This record gives sequence, C-alpha cells and structure tokens, in this order.
Amino acid sequence: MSLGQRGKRINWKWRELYVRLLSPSVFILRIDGRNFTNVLKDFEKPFDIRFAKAMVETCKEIMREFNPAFAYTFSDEVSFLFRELFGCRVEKINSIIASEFSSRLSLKLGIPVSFDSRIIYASFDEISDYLKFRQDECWRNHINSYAFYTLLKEIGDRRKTQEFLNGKKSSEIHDLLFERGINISKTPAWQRRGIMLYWEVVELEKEFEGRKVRFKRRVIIENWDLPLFDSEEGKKLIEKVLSYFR
Ligand SMILES: Nc1nc2c(ncn2[C@@H]2O[C@H](COP(=O)(O)OP(=O)(O)OP(=O)(O)O)[C@@H](O)[C@H]2O)c(=O)[nH]1
Ligand SMILES: [Mg+2]
Repeated sequence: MSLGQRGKRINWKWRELYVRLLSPSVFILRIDGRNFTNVLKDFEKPFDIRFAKAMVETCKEIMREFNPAFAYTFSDEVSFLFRELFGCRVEKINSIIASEFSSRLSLKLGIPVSFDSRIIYASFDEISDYLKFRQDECWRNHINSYAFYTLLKEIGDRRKTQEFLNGKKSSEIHDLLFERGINISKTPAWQRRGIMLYWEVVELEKEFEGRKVRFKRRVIIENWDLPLFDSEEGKKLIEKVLSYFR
C-alpha cells in the first residue's frame, strides 16, 4: 500500500484489473507475427521453406512443453487447441505462449521476432468450422502473395502493385499468374492448405536383454499435405486430432 497523488492509499494489487479474466477450459489460441512483412524481407518470396520449417519446429517445441491437441500454421500465424493452461488465466496464457514462441523462433531465425496472441472461444463441435475459416484465409493469402510478388517484379512499386490487384477476383488472379507460368492450383500443398501438427500413438518394438519388447509411444505428426478441412477426408482427420482431448 502507498500514498497516491491526493494522499489516498492505493492498493496496487487491486489495480491488476485483468488478472481475474479467465478462459474456457478448452480454447483456441492464435498467435500472429508482428510486422513480418518487414521481418522476412530477406527471405524467399512469397514462401520460404526455411521459414516454414522454423515455424514447424517451434510449434513442436510448444506442443512438447504445453501439450495442445494440435497446431495449425500458415504464413506467420499459428492456431493451437489447448486445455486448462495456467489456471485458465487469460493474461498469463497469452503472454507466456507468445513469448515462448517468439524467443524460440528468434533463436532459429537469428533475428528478434515477436507475436501477438488471442484466445478464441469455440465449443468442441465448432472447432472444425474455425479450422475451415483459417484454411480459407490460408488459400486467400497464398493467391494474394503469389500475385503480389509476381507482379511487383513487373510494376516495380509496392503501392502500385497493390492498387492494381485490389478488387480483382481470384479467377482473374489465377489467369494473370497462369499467363506468367504459375499454376496456383499446383503449388505445394503446404502453401495452399497450411501445415498441421498433432499427436498420434504408435507401436514400437525394441530389443531388451535379448527379447523383443513392444510398447506404445505418443509422437508428433507433421502433416505438410493436408486435405481440405471441409472434405470427408478433412473431417475424419479433425475428428482423429480432437479425440486427443475427448
Ligand atoms: N518473404 C516471406 N514473407 C512471408 C512468408 N510467410 C509470410 N510472410 C509475410 O508475412 C506477412 C504476414 O502478414 P500479416 O500478418 O498480415 O502482416 P505483418 O507484416 O506481420 O503485420 P502485423 O501482423 O499486423 O504486425 C505477409 O506480408 C507475408 O508476405 C515467407 O515464407 N516468406
Ligand atoms: Mg503478422
């Protein structure tokens, strides 16, 4: 307790107004890189496999440390599905996951990076719809990035390139790129649909004192060749991934 400006006693603990803000017990958390347009200016455009691999490796470390059911990533964002983290304290969850991710990725890239973080409420049955929402964004981001960087080479000015593309339909962009030798429906699946990491139980066999011993182990699967989340195959995959928390 200390004396404030008008001589009133202030209990500074009470001014931690947001400490009681709580998350649901199961929640989605999405982080997004701050100013990555500039941070990644020396990386290959529109997609750099080295950056994608660094993101995936960092997701794996977060999965081992905090045990989410999945991580779904594209561009500079990741969505996780967590259960009961830090007594559901929103400030703690957002700040710790963002800083763990940022510091681990900074070490891999050799440049300082930071991420913002938000919690998204979704009931269990709504999670597949959320994933479809992010996968649609991945597809839009993929088309726009290819179009932007391909046309920037011709136009030479970022603002003019963006103005030229504004309001163009995706079929028009498809044709523009096709004329320039890029078929955006044939680019690598991870660029079009994102990358998902999740747990799977595998059975392994080892020699132990001359005898074969079978045992089960939880491993992280990296899926760089995802189906569309709203296809039959996609729905089955999500069902399997969510069974980790059921
Ligand atoms: N060069 C390069 N850039 C990438 C890659 N992946 C994502 N980006 C860039 O990262 C940026 C992500 O978009 P945003 O999150 O909307 O933009 P931002 O600059 O991070 O801005 P804020 O998130 O608002 O701070 C885009 O400009 C992408 O082009 C990559 O593999 N290579
Ligand atoms: Mg960003």
